[in-house]
Parts: sequence; C-alpha cells; structure tokens
Amino acid sequence: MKTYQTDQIKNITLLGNSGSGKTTLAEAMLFNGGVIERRGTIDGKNTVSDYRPIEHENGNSILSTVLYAEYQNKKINILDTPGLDDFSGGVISSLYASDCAVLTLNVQNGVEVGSEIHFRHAEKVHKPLILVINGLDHEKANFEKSIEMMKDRFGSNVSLVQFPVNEGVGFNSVIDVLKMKMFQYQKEGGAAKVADIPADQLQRAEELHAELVEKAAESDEALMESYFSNDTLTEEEIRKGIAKGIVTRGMFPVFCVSAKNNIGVDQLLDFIASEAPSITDMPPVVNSKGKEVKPDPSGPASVYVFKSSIEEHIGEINYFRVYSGKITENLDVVNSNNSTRERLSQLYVCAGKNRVRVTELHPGDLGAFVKLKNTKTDHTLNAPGNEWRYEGVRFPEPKYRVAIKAQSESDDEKLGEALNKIHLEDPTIIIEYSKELKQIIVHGQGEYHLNIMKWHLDNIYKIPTTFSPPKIPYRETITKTAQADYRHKKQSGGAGQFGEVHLIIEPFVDGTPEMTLAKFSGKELKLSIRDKNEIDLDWGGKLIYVNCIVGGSIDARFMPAILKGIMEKMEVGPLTGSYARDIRVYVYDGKMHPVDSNEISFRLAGRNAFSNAFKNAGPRILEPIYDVEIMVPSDRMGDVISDLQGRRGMVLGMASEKRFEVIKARVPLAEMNKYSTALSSITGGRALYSMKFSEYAQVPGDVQEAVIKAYTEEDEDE
Ligand SMILES: Nc1nc2c(ncn2[C@@H]2O[C@H](COP(=O)(O)OP(=O)(O)OP(=O)(O)O)[C@@H](O)[C@H]2O)c(=O)[nH]1
Ligand SMILES: [Mg+2]
Repeated sequence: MKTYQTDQIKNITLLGNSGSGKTTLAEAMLFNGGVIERRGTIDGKNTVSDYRPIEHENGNSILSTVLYAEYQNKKINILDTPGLDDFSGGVISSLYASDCAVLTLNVQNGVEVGSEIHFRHAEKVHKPLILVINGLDHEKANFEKSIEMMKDRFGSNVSLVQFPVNEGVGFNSVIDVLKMKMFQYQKEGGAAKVADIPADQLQRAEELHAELVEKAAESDEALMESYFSNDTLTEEEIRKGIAKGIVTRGMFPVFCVSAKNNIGVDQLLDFIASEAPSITDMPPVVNSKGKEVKPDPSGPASVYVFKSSIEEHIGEINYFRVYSGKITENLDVVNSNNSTRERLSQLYVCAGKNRVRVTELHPGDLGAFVKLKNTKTDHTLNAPGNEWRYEGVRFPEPKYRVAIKAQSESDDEKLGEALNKIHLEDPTIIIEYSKELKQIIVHGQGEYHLNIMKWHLDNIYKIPTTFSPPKIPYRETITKTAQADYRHKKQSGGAGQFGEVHLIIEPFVDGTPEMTLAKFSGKELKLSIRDKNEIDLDWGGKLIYVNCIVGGSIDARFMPAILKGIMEKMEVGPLTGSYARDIRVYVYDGKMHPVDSNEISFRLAGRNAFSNAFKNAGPRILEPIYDVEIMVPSDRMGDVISDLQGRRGMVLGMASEKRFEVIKARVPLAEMNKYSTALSSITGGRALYSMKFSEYAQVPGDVQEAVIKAYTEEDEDE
C-alpha cells in the first residue's frame, strides 16, 4: 500500500440502529475501494466486518471493526460499529478515533430508537455527521417519511444532497443536487453512469439545489456575501460551504443508497473522499501537558491505542491513531501509561481480521501493532522523552451486574484468564473479584451484553459457567452510644493471659467533636482525650480510635493490639457480617496483670468489648445508593417514574431536553437488579440511563429484617 499523507486520510465511524445496514454498507465500501473482489453478505456470514463467531451466530455486529478503503487517492478508514445499545463501548471508542460519523437509516423505518441514541453519541463528542438513507431497493422503502422524521428529530441542519429515483424494488438512480446530475446504476451496482436530470425531476432538483446552496452559504460569511450578490454559488463554493458546515455540525448532508445492491455507494465515497473532514479540519487534540498536538509528520511520534483485540494465531492486536510524527517499523517508543519501552516491530493496516503490512503511517491515520508487551486500550505511545497522554475514550459506566462462577472449580484459573481477555477486547465488561462478597462480579451494559459474554465463555473458551444474582455490598454502623467492658483471662499451665478493656462507642459524623462527658447506666464519666487515631477504612467511612486512658490502667504499648481486635470486628459486622463504618471508639479504662498481660490478651479483650458494645448501639445496615439518570421519551415518563418508586427510588428532578425528559433519581443498588431489561420493556427500548455510586444510607426497618433473615439462613447453609 502506498503511504498516505495526512490530508489524504479520512476516518469515519458508521453509526445507526441495528439492522440499518452499516456492515453491508462497509462491505460495499470495501468492494468499491478495491479491498475485496467479492461482496459478502450478512446471511452468507462472510462480510469482512462481521468476522467473529458470535457475529455469525447472531447476524449482528458485536464489537467495532476497523476497516479501510482506498478511493480516489484517499485512504478512508472505516469503523463499523454495533447498533445494539449494550455494545455502545465500540461506538464510543470508534467516534473517539474518527473525525466524522456516518449515520445510516433504514428507509423502511426512518429514524429508529438506535438512530437517535447514536445521533446523541455523535452530538456529545461534537463529531460531524453525514446521514445515509439505506435500503432504497426495498419494497417498503419510504423516503419521504424518513426525511420528515429526520428533520423532526435531528433538526433543520438535515440537508438533502440527493434524492432517489424509482424508489423501491426497481431503485437504480439517484439525483445529486450538488452536482446537478443523475447517477444511474446497472443491476449489479458499482460505478454509476452520469446522466442529465430528466425533465420530470428537474423542478424538484432545482428546489433542493437552491436549499442546499442557501444552507452552504450560511456556514461562511464570505460565501453569504457572494450568495447575496450573485443569487447563487458555484459548485466549488457550495462544496466549500458544505465542508465547513459539516465540521461545525451546521449541516448534516443526506445521501441515498442501497448498500445491498451497491447503488449510490460510489457517490457517497466520492463525497467522503472530497468533503469529509480530515484530522487537520478538526480542533487539535490537547495532550496532558496542556499543549495542542499538531498532526505534523515531522513532529515527535505519538499514537493513542483506542482498541485492542485478540485474534486466533496472532494474539493481541492494538489499534491506534497517529496524532503526531511518522510511525515507521522498528521505531522505539515509550508507553507513557506504564513507562515501559516498546519496539514497533510490525506495522499494519486492517480490514477486519485481514492485515496488510505497511512501512509508514502519517498523523490522522489508523493502524495496528501486534506483539506489544505492555500496551492495551487507552495507552499512549510516544517518542522517548515525551510523556504525553490524552484524555482518552470515556467508556460508559457499567449499569448491569451479575455474579459468575465456573461450574467446575478446576476451571477457576482458566475463567480468570478468559475474563481478562474479554475485558481487554471490550473494556465495558469489568471484572471485580470481591473479597467482601466472595463473588466474582461482572459489570456490563445490560443483560444481553453479559449473555453474549457467557456465550463466549461457553463456546469459545469452553468454560461452563453459572450466573447468579450479585450480592449487595452492605455496610453496618451504629445509631447510639453504648459501653462495654471485657476481661480476657486464661490460665493454662505456664504463663496465663490477661487483659481488660473498658470502652464506649458512638456513631461518628464527620466534623463532630469528641465527647468529654459520657453517660451510661446512670453514671457519668469524664473522658480526657490523650490521643486519637483517624482511620480511613478501605471499604469507605471511618473509624476513630480515641485513647482516654488515665493513670496508666492500660500500658500505651497495648493500645495498638486493642485497635487490632476492634478492626477484626469492623470487618465482620454483627448483623450480616458486612464491613462496619463510621464509628468512634473511646478506650477509657482497663486492667493489666504484671505477668500475664500481652498483646494477644488485649487484642481479644478489645475485640470482644467492641463486639458487645456494637450489639447494644442500635446497629443498622447501610446500603449503597446510586445516582441514576434516565433519558426517556415524554410519553413514557409516568411509567418510568412509578417503576422507580416501586424500587424505593427517590425522584430528585426532571428536565426537558430535546424531546426527551431527563429524570434524576436516587435508587438503592439492591433494587437496580435487571433494571436495564425492565426499563427497556417499559419504554420499548427508547430510554437510556446511567448510574453512579452516590453514598451509603440506612435501609428501612422492614428491609433490614429481610436482609438479616437472608444472611442468617445463608450462614446456616454454609
Ligand atoms: N433490502 C436491503 N437490505 C439491506 C440493505 N442493507 C442491509 N440490508 C439487510 O439488512 C440486514 C441488516 O444489515 P446489517 O448490515 O447487518 O446491519 P447493521 O446496521 O450492521 O446491523 P448491526 O450490526 O446489528 O448494528 C441484513 O439482512 C442485510 O442484508 C439494503 O440496502 N437493502
Ligand atoms: Mg453490523
């Protein structure tokens, strides 16, 4: 392959509802771009993009795929993404690595749920957008309805560049109102024959041309002036205006294709090759030193890895984007995430699992490395001496969790390795080995997402596994003050053990002062604070350990042992064995024995005194509360809110945002199990949500009873 310069490189991400034809369109682009000699199909399970076994099994794209086409002396890198929302990780990382999104719409349905969701993904990261109406060969094609829906949902920046002739089964031509020509195709599609616009279509073409000219003029003041004085623009001026309008998202140009029959695809590629933005048209990236990185081939080498995958016979592949410098084989670079050196021994460009070895890649381009030792998604590789990093892909927060277990214990180690590989390929699958819950928790984007993961474990890794409901990481705390004494005494032949501890515990709230006067069992006790130790607990919250020993009743050297005993009990609360938090302990008295006192004795005395006090201090279970944000179409808002209330959720606010309502709520994690599935069924898949841990809060009395009961029963089983 020849070496492409920065301004010859275009990176596009294919977006769109599942089934809108992204993969089929990518296949046609690869065919027209000379990468393949025959077009595969979804049914034939032989497209370049959907090459993974699960994609053949399901007939859907599951992970994003990096592809390219060479067209009109340009290299067009194409990122095909999955339309199903559970796999949005691939959409987000692809958008990050590209300069333009191409959103396909199935002309039978117009704007679908997935179209809107993907539109929003592109909007969020300010990526330019080209719209492609696909499937015009279908008997149920409805171009007018699709256009109407697009204008309604995506706004007045939707600008027609083309319209179809003979829409439906006989679809064979498009009229281009930029070039003011008709493009006619043979049955097998491919390259068009150019013709004049027929008389019966001319009026419509002229009207749309005028609209396009006006829209193009709006994107640039000089063009606007030229438009006012000449009442029109030259084709060159229109192109300039469109190119500018695309970059600012002031224009979403619309194209017409049948990906299946390869009709219109050459014209779409032609437009992408000439008008879609390249890296130099877009705002420059800023590195971690706060400096703009120019896409300069003579600058220092800097590449960002946006995707990793594992391929049969090869192992790990890292897909990267060049931000600066010429990347050549055998270049020595430093991974700035872990400071290790890597040698770029082999350099490739990829079309699915097919790779072509190249010698040089320029800024803006996408390529792949194999055999790197310590590099994976989200890492940056730089010329030695530069420790640049980039903001990186912002993968969505997980919102669905499940506990997983290998059916056979002998598979435990294999399962761990497989899960690591799965996470490497799909960073939105997050594995948590919870010591606390004694479960492996897998976090993902939805039930389907994790079922697909399980399919991989069953069929590819051959590890039979079981899913079970994940436990909730409860916490325990106290609600009132309590006092306890404990004497540990043991006489066993030789040296005995003796330690006695008197302590008081109280709920700890940040910022509150220590008490100096304690009252219990009708007695008053003055506490004189000698020392305090504020411990940030690994599991959140605090333990404050206050030494109020006077008159040397316990030697200072035993204080750490008492704390150790207390910490042992902090790790297994008395109600459910969960971690305890937010407690202040005052050790104010005790007794020693001149011979028998030692660390063990005080550890045990401290532990038991604390445990007894805890039980009398109104212990409560705390549960994790999540901030949940849901985007829901207005007509489903009531249903979503009442469902939230059924989940002990508290709605904090609602706001309208472009035809959607945004609901903010606080919901206990325990009630969020399978929420994505439930929300999808309430809204017909039209809602989106995200969730983030907020804080721990006390559970209501009835819930506390139920949780304790479940714990006791489970404890008896074990
Ligand atoms: N009639 C017709 N069918 C098409 C066209 N393009 C795609 N299809 C069919 O629509 C179905 C879905 O196409 P895909 O290319 O897999 O759609 P996708 O957008 O990649 O779907 P996901 O990967 O699930 O997001 C397949 O059966 C295709 O053959 C078209 O232009 N005309
Ligand atoms: Mg696909």
